[in-house]
Amino acid sequence: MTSNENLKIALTIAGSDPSGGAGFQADLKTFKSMGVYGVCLPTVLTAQNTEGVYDVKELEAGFFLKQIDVLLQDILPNAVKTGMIYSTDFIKIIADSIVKHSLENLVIDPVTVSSTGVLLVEEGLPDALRQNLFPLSKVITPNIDEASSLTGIDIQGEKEAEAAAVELKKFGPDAVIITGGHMEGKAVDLLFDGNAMFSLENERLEGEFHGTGCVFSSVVTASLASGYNVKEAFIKANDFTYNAMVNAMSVGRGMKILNI
Ligand code: PXL
Repeated sequence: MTSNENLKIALTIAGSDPSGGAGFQADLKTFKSMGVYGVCLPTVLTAQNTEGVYDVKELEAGFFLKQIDVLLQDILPNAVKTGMIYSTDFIKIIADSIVKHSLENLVIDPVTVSSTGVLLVEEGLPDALRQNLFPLSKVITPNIDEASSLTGIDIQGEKEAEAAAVELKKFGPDAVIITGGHMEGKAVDLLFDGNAMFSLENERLEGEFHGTGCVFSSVVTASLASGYNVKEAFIKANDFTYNAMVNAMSVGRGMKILNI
């Protein structure tokens, strides 16, 4: 038997993407690649392939809560991430559970829209995220579109991204990462810890990629679970995600899936 003294565990609370490119399927694969044992609590099922999201079905709330309590009574993760959460009711269940089970190293990926532009959440969700989950988190990882909709700042470049990071920090996370894959010209990821801005720039890659945000935030989560600090986790996520994009795969007719 393998000794599990040093085994680190990461939990993802996220939606299902049957294509495996995003959602908890991508999160679990990323955790594995980072050498961390992954566990997951599904929030929603989607009818989805590499061409798009066709339907979303949220789990029944009582059953969702039961999944959380049963898992966490047994397994205590070293870090937790949230991905797609459809309703404000679920945000509240998750926030209460994080407090009740004293979960640490919380990473919030505030998913609102799919890469194909489909709205993945109910109205009012950004507000519920800001009020209930951001204050409990170690780091939030919006992309530029999500950071724009969460702050009302129209992000065109690095200046506005920095202003949005300052605004988002006020909602209570220890740190803010804005992923810039969607920025014009170059791809800049930005970290703000409340004191200083730190950015990493990558060459912009051609093509449409599915699941970049899920993979990025999962590397951050796995790295925190392994004991790295937020800046180290940020550097690892930037590096891993870029390489997984360079080696992306076409598994269907639509967007490319990251090679995780
Ligand atoms: O990439 C955001 C995302 C997250 N989670 C699920 C998704 C998507 C995008 O389609 O389907 C389940």
